[in-house]
Amino acid sequence: MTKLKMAVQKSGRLNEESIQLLKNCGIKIQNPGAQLKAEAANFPIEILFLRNADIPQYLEDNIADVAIIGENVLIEKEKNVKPIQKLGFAPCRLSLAVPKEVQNNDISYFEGKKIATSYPNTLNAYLKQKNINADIHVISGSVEIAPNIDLADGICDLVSSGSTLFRNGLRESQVILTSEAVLAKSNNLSPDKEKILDKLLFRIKASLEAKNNKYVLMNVPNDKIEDIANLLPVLKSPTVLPLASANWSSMHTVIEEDQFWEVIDQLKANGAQDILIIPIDKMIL
Ligand code: PRT
Repeated sequence: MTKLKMAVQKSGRLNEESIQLLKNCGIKIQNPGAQLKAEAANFPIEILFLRNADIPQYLEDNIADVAIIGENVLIEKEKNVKPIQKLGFAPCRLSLAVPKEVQNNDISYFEGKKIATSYPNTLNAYLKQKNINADIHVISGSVEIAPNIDLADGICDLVSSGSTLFRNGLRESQVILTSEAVLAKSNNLSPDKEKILDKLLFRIKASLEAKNNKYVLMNVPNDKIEDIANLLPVLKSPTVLPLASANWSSMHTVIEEDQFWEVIDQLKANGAQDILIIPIDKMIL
């Protein structure tokens, strides 16, 4: 039987959420603690546990068919591999940072300077586009200490909370790109594998939609049904069911969680009561 080979980070920031995403898609991985490979009991997929940094090459060489990987790594490795779906976790940005005493906040600061990074290709392309000549010094880890030991004038590294920069007396100067975990696919998948991938993508999208939305139930006075419905950016129109008490109805709808918090005060001002917000497991539009 044909199986789709999916590369997932072996250990690190992406591993846990990648496995969770597959679980949310109803895929039961038989031996998730395995060193190199794992199978799914109920879906034609084989999981290969690899280093994030090596995955683009495996995709280009068709060793893996698809992968969950940080988009920043895909860009840096410049392989012939495309992201096909953003996955909404491991958000970060690749940024240039300078010692906090540096006043110049412009890219011109870096002209003729030395920059330490583990992302030489992405940095080089960015500097070229900005017409800046700088000396790129490649180091594979702990990039943030480079200015403190006089190895570089600035750094180019991933930032999420910014606390690593802060702890090392640095500040973010330019954002080069933003990134998150993505599903990427190798070129030249067989038609059989493309079909499995379509099924997987369908499940991933249903699971991601569900994560961003909530099912909302509330009791509303009948004379306010229209006003309240107008406040809610719903899929089609809300479901309205009569309550046993006269003049009241139960209104049900689906709404993005962020949008809900924006309209909650107006809902209450219009008489909505007993509001329940329920997580959705899957959502197929
Ligand atoms: O070893 P392997 O090749 O498998 O992976 P890796 O060294 O790339 O592993 P890992 O687990 O550190 O990162 C995997 C992916 O997570 C990255 O490629 C990004 O796509 C994503 N990601 C998200 C991050 C961060 N946020 C992040 N903050 N990767 C690294 N960092 C580091 C950053 O390099 C810096 O040292 O965290 C520090 C900064 O964090 P803050 O919160 O202090 O700003």
